[in-house]
Amino acid sequence: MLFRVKNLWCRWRAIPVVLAFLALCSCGSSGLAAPQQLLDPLSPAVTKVEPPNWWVGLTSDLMILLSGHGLQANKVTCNLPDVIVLRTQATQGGDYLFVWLKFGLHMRSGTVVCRITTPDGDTSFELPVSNREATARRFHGLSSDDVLYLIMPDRFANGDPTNDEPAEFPGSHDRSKPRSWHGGDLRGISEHLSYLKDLGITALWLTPVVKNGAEQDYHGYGAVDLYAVDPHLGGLNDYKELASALREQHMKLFFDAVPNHVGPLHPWVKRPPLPDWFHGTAQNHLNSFSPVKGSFYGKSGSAGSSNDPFEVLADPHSTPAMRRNLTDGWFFGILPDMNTENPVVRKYLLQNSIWWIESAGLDGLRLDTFPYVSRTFWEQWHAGLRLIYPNLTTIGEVFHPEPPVTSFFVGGRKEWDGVDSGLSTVFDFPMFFAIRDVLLRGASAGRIANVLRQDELYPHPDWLVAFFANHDVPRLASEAGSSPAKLLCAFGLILTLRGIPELYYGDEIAMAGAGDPDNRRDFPGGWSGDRKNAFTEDGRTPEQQNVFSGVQKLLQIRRQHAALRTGRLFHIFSDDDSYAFVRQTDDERLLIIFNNASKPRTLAIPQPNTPLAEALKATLLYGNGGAEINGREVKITAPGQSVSIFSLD
Ligand SMILES: [Ca+2]
Ligand SMILES: [Ca+2]
Repeated sequence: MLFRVKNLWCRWRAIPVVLAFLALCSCGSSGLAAPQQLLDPLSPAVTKVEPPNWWVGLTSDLMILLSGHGLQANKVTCNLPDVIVLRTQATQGGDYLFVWLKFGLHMRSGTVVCRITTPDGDTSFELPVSNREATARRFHGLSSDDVLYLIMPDRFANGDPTNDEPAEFPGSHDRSKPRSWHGGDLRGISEHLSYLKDLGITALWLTPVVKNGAEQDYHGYGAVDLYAVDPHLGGLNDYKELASALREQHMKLFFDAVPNHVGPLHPWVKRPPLPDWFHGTAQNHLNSFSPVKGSFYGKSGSAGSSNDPFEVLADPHSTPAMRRNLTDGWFFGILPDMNTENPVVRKYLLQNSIWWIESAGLDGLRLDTFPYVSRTFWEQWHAGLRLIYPNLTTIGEVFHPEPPVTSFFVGGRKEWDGVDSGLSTVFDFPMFFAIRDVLLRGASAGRIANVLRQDELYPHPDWLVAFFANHDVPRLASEAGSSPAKLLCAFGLILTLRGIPELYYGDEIAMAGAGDPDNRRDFPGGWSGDRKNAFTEDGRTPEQQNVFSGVQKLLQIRRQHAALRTGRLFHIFSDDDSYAFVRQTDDERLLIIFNNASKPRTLAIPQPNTPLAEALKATLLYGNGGAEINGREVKITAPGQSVSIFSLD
């Protein structure tokens, strides 16, 4: 667990201090009840409505969670005949009220006003219901024509300095501290779409934009309100405007969803809406550390130590005792784990995802901590989403180096447990580990072919998200043994191998950074007054420009050659130093050579019985390699640490 745990520990190590502080603080942190209600505890009042609005014809029913005070309803009635109250349930002495609504077929847009009658008086809540926007350019999902770009919004560009330190979060902004908020926001991203378009990006994945609670939650994974944009990043309108601006550019938007847990400061932790809203309580819960150690499956030493043992979830012979900490434990012992077995929690989480997708017209979701949530939850959640959004893409985070484990979580078929998770695809962590081990740690280049041969385990290997970096691992440029040439090799591989490539912001300018949070530095030029502006060619150093133009060129070739996006992949050559492969459609064949050796290399590859058989000529598209064809063999010259791409005729 060294690698992964170290990062997570860094991510969350401030939390216990905050919790200790809150335990000492006698004031309520929830903000659920306004001061006047606190003074008059008998008077009923609604302070929050979740979801805050809905759409005509989207679903046939809706579960509303009201927060407030004195909400022990005798009766709830709504002003429209097409809105029927099916049932209600008050909890926590009336601090919460669940209201199940049924919508009639003749429902129209407008504001539903519902009156709550209690023994201590009446109150009401409103639910604006609008018509859906035209769906033509929304909810498309990803294909291998896309290129995904991961942005941590706080660290990319500051488009609105007035939100850098919202009034409710004093002292949260300090660019000199790596764990403070830095001021980047949604408007900053909107203002740099031309940079991304020019680079060749087609889709954005933003780390969570939901409202967070702790001073150091700039990363977004500590939610305190699942129906609000964090005020440091802007508002819901900024998010919708970004989505709309992306659509204008024919680009797509991915939301980072975290149904597994919320932040420790979420008001639910002190007063859960149901006694079993979470797995356990703040005082008494399992943690996510598995009792199963590496030696259980014969992995000695550090092998397999960088990830949790998801093997036990995929293993048909494992016992519930072996699996339970992973699925029911609080992540890292800190993050409150949603009780995703409870149908009310399931309904809440499904509606919440629908709300974000419908609000912004999203094309997909990246699903955080995917294995830590029960598979039956994912099955039902996906079924609910697919009823409305059949083409939406979901990408699961399964941080594990072995394809038999990662592929287990992908949907499209039932596994031994009788469950089809419904998940579209996963990040290709096995390829991530292989690329880093080959480039940086002297592993055999054959590791790449070894990952690829296991593509048969996936229903759609062409949907695997190929990447070599994200926000949880050190920047490749800063790893021991790295170099600009190796960085370009990593780009060369993920942009030519099968799948949907994902780039981590700043890697295209060789940004430096060790482990979390150093791997989340500010993009240079995203803040007015920055010394250098790497969004422009003039502002990039020659080293930055070298990598940038290489990535841009690779993306351009990928765009121009369908074989790199959709072509079948054939192994051509593989050994400890080099891997060569062909991508082929009916119309074209491309030969790609990766040489990991520090010295140039010459290879003579026999043509018969390979996709090279009929090739007469090779034209160099990218890199500095050479290739000569004589009908019997292809003679390739590959520079040290390089990727070259040839078009074959
Ligand atoms: Ca800002
Ligand atoms: Ca869980």
